[in-house]
Amino acid sequence: MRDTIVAVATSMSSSAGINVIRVSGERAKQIAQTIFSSKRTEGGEMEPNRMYLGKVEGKNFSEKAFCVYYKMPFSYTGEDVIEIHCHGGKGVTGAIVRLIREKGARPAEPGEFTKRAFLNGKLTLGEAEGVIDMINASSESQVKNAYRLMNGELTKGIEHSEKLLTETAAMLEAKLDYPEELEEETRYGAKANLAEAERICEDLLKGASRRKILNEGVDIAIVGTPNAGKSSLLNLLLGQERAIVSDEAGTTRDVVKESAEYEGIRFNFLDTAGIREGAGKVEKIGIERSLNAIESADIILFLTDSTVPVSEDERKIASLTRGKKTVFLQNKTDEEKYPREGAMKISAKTGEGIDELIGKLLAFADREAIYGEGVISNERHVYALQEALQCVKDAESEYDATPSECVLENVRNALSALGRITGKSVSESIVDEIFSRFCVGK
Ligand SMILES: Nc1nc2c(ncn2[C@@H]2O[C@H](COP(=O)(O)OP(=O)(O)OP(=O)(O)O)[C@@H](O)[C@H]2O)c(=O)[nH]1
Ligand SMILES: [Mg+2]
Repeated sequence: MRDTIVAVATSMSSSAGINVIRVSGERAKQIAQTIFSSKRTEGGEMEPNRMYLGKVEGKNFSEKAFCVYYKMPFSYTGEDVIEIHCHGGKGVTGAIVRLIREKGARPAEPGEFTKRAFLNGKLTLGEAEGVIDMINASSESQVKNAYRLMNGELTKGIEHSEKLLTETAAMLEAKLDYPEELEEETRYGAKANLAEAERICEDLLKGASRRKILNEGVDIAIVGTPNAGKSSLLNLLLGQERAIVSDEAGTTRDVVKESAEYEGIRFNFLDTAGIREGAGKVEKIGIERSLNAIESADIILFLTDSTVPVSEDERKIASLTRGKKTVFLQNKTDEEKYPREGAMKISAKTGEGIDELIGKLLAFADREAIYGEGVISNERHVYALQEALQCVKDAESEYDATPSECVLENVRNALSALGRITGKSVSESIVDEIFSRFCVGK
């Protein structure tokens, strides 16, 4: 076991109701025994995984608190851990931490508890990164994905590929030693393994193509002619009066950006200025921004007003959205006079058609796949997977044409790329960098 570390695992804000102080390392239990007493442990030892109510006593203070002892290796870090749950507030929490330090623990570095879990084999590096993702998750789909990464579900394929490639490397090494005897057997096994590893890496990378949606959400630009009801639609989608709505054409001058979560997926809506010829100076700047939004959005909601005939401006907007992922919408269906052929009918006033629209957006975001399969969402992992895939492909294509040494070299490179995800072949500086992104106490 390593030296003993201490940190507050909860936030140290003065308004916290309770705080949890975490201690990990060889002296954890002994420290608990010297500073904490409970009627239930008098004379006896603290049993693991039990919460004891008692007292923490320092030189100048005494505090009612709970204490739990986790015995190694069945703890978060894999070492002896104690947790003290005390009243919130900087004063009391700080006093207990100081007391624990006086008894021989040192302050933990950011992420040091999780780093110890990794070093003690409780988590792979990828799983540890799932812990950071979980802390940083803001949408429900991110929480679900982080959980999958954290419990190893997402990296199962990577570990399986590692196994296949390790086997292949062993076969190739044996073949180098006994070229004649093992030729056929090795060829069959190695090729099957490489093909399977290639398939796994390809599938994972396909899922990874959805990471932008998971990490940042889907950018949706609402565009159309002035007065079509763009701001009304934005407000309806958000469930709040975010943008000004008025029957005056040219109300929205700037891009209004606001996010909403539907069934766990984040959507970033951009309400834009209506696009028309002959606008004044300020409105023109707004229209320029609308055009930029059309360029940068993942999907465009092209909104038309069915109470007025198709205008030249509307035709122009239609041509601007051509070739982009666009949902063609007819608004004001409650007062429809000039139906738009091929458009999805909605009313931002009555809410008609909105559920169907949201369904379409969720389908566009590939919600089912994001929830069903999970997404490799970390750039570091994606990069390593791409490298591994390339090496596997090279090994496959070289198999019959080049000496086994070259094939073996590619298999080893693929293994080392995958090892950067699991942590088996990763430099200390990368490990340090990853854990430095954690907060203290995690
Ligand atoms: N009847 C009816 N009126 C609507 C509907 N949606 C919006 N309106 C009205 O249409 C007018 C324009 O609505 P806005 O949401 O401000 O339109 P906009 O597209 O944002 O307009 P600009 O910002 O000027 O480009 C307002 O008077 C709305 O109340 C609808 O579905 N039906
Ligand atoms: Mg508007």
